[in-house]
Amino acid sequence: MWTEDSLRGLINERLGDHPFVVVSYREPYVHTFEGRKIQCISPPSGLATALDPLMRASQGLWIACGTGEADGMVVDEESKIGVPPQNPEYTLKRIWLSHDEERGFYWGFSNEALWPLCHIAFASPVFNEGDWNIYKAVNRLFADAVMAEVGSQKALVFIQDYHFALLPRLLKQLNPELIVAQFWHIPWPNHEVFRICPWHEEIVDGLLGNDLLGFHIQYHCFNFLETVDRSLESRIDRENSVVVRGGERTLVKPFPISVDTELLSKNAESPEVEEEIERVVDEYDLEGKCIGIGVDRIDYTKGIPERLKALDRLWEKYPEEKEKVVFVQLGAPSRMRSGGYWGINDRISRMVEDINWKYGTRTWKPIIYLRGNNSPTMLAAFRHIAHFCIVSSLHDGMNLVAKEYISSKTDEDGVLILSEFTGAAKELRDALEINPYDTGDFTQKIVTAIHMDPQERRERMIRLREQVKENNIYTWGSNIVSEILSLKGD
Ligand code: GDG
Repeated sequence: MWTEDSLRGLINERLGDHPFVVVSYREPYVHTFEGRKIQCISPPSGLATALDPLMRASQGLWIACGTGEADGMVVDEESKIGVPPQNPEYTLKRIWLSHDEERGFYWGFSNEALWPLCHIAFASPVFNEGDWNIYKAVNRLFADAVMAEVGSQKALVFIQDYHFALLPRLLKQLNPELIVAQFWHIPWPNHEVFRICPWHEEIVDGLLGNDLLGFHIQYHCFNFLETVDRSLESRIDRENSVVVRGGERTLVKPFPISVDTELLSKNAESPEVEEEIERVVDEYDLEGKCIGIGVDRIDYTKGIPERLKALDRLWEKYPEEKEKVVFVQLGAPSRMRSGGYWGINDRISRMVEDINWKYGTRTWKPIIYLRGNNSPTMLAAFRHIAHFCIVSSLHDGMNLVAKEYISSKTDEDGVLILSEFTGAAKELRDALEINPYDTGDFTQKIVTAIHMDPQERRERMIRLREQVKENNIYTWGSNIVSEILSLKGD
């Protein structure tokens, strides 16, 4: 089983003195103001959650956009800061984007074009040429930032996600000695879908600048290879999952991402979380109730309205469940500057209000909706006490919430209801699988979760816990880092 120490050992032993650089849009630590004081928070992002332990083990350099209002006040003259702030183990270098750059690169092309294009959630992508030009310019800006750090050295650059599809090719042109790898955290759709992007060939060519390209699951790798095959001149060695283009090779492989299972389990039993459990049970009147939870970045891909529809059907069809079951939806507002997200926020609030109005009584509120950047302690408390957790994404690369829930159930007692359209569903076979669009079956699965025999509940949870224990974030880190290190060839 991989641990933080064994990953650190692997990196120390095999990295040698090659610099290790991670590039992402999202930074792992954000500095903001609380009144006049500066505070440091960890953003609610799956990517940051997953990569922070890997960086702590490698002690490398992470280049990301500075997005916090106080970010500029805590860095040195090179825009760098040691993190985690209490006990620095690696360096964060912040890149500053202008409003126009942020608008075109992040809000525009990344989140209004690529995000809906790659997720099959029936939201139309917006392809704006101005945004595309800014996306290209910001990818060049990051290429320059990496080069300023590594120069002509043989460094290892590990790029994150869909914000940087063009960066690998740019880096290889600037320094052919670099080993470049990228992990694509979201799904890759089939060619029929991807080719509607007017610039799909440039995107695919940019990604083929990578020596290694990782996705969560094999299916996304196949879709990518099919897209390459049908868009560009290249040779595909399907047996070894390698694309050869212009004499250069790109290995395409699945690496299912995970969480720090051990740390989450330990936290679940900490005195801080125990105290928080007492507080939330008291504040939300949860004593003796069957508690269900949902924990999401509020995003139209997460299937939150579909989940509320199934809960509505539950209390309509099974009135005996009234007063007994409480569902707590924790939601972190996300991408609120993008018009596409206002609708989903309004829709969820209206649905929650409607359900509470229809079924609620003076002594019972069916749905408790906690919208905000909820603290990690509060999330841990709810995960620990929840009898069931619902993950109902319409499409999701992996979904870390499912694995966080399992990791927090140290009492081995709880049921995970999981959408078949998540990458996580490929591994977590002991979850109750749902199709979020099939409201009738979804409701039935909630009923099954509420009434599951305690023995079966425990057996399923034990097997789920074994799965995430073995395939934890350090397993992901070790597999992908071993593959990157083996590309270095010395
Ligand atoms: C992308 C891919 C892939 C949620 N609400 C709050 C909060 N969260 C945390 C969760 C979890 C994270 O945010 C969300 O992770 P997910 O994996 O569910 O989703 P994305 O953000 O869409 O991540 C996804 C992931 O990258 C990693 O590759 O799994 O498929 O879409 O950690 O706990 N955190 C806090 N307050 C909240 O209210 N603090």
